[in-house]
Amino acid sequence: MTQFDLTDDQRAIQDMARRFTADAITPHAAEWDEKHLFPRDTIRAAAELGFASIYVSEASGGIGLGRLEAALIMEAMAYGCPATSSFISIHNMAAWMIDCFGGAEVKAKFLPDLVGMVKMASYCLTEPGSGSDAAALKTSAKRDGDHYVVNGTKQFISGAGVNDIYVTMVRTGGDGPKGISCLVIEKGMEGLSFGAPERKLGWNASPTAQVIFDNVRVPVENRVGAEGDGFRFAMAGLDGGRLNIGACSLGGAQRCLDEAIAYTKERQQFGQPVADFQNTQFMLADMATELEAARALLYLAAAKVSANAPDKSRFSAMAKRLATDTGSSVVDRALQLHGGYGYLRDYPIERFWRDLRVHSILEGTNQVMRMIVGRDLLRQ
Ligand code: FAD
Ligand code: 2MC
Repeated sequence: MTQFDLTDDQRAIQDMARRFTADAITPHAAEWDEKHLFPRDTIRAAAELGFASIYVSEASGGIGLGRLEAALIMEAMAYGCPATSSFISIHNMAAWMIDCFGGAEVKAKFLPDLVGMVKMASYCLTEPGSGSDAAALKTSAKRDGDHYVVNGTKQFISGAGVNDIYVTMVRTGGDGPKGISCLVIEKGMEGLSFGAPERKLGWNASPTAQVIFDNVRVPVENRVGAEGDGFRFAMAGLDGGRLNIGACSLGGAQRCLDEAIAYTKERQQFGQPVADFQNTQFMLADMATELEAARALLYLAAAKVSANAPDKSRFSAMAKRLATDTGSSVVDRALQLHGGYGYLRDYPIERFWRDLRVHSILEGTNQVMRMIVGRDLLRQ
């Protein structure tokens, strides 16, 4: 066994996720996309395998694995449906933030229902006026006795309306990152409402909408950690979320590469399989090589986040940037190799092309990833 191999346990987890994907995700993903169906039952079935609390500690009821295991699971599920895999990743990120940074009270209140997805969680950072500049968020939480009164709007929230729990970054203090805290806000609280579902290019199996707070009274006991620490928690959550989004791009791109190999062996033009043209072989070779390189960096970054290495955030950003850009580029070439058929819904490629496109934008745009990497390099 070398450091470059997966362990037997990691392979077993990967196999389990692949089997689940083949049985429960892949056969249905095109219909979810086409009909904009949110696959709640399938997501709950994933939770039964422990996939809703992959890196939540065992003490809190999670399965207590590392970030590489999480990446393997996300990659495997994205082979069937990147949107569904990413949805489950976001729940994991929110649950982990409560487990890692919450006090005993908030953990006891929410984690028992989150680890098995009795309740599903969203992560609410982005606002209409603050996307990349997340620390400029304006949603306010003013203390009133043993409650906060929350006002503002969160934009582009995955799971808005369908989820039960909203892990929300709010302003309890002055401007900038140090004025931000993290509150757990529950569906059904008075004053909480949701915008209309956004009409999107892809991620149709994952509902996206605004989350609107109008004088929502949130008990102080729902705060995660101390006042003023919320931005740090949000960024730490994203160190893992970005790995998972990168892994979702790898899984989706691997599927399209496999589809392109099968298709070009079958499709005949000029009296021979398209796979026999050297151009096809060179394209497939580059796709496979670039995918493996991005995968290697992502697994390394995952190991660094698990180990809490000092350069973990930089590696997470590098890996997210490379895996999502590479993933989209591989899928685009797979579409080209399918010719006109790649453009049709009869084949899965165009769905992956649409689904992966947003991975270069959300959980921090790839420009922000370069900013994180560049700043860290120059700090040294
Ligand atoms: P902007 O920040 O306005 O960026 C516009 C452009 O400017 C981009 O190209 C950007 O890279 C560039 N730019 C900005 N600043 C700089 C800079 N300093 N240097 C160079 N270029 C720069 N958010 C959540 O909180 N929770 C969710 O669950 C969630 N789910 C999402 C689901 C979907 C389908 C989508 C589309 C978004 C989701 N988001 C979510 C929001 C997502 O994280 C933001 O869209 C993203 O962070 C970018 O913010 P923005 O859209 O406001 O773009
Ligand atoms: N882990 C822990 N702490 C971190 C951190 C990390 N990864 N990154 C930053 N911090 C701390 C940092 O140390 C600093 O604290 P201190 O002053 O005590 O040292 C504080 O947070 C502020 O950091 P910066 O000074 O770097 O903050 P700035 O405002 O300059 O930029 C930036 C931060 C641009 C990196 C951040 O705003 C960002 O990541 N923007 C992108 C937003 C984003 O990713 N949104 C995703 C939404 S979720 C989504 O899309 C989904 C689909 C779920």
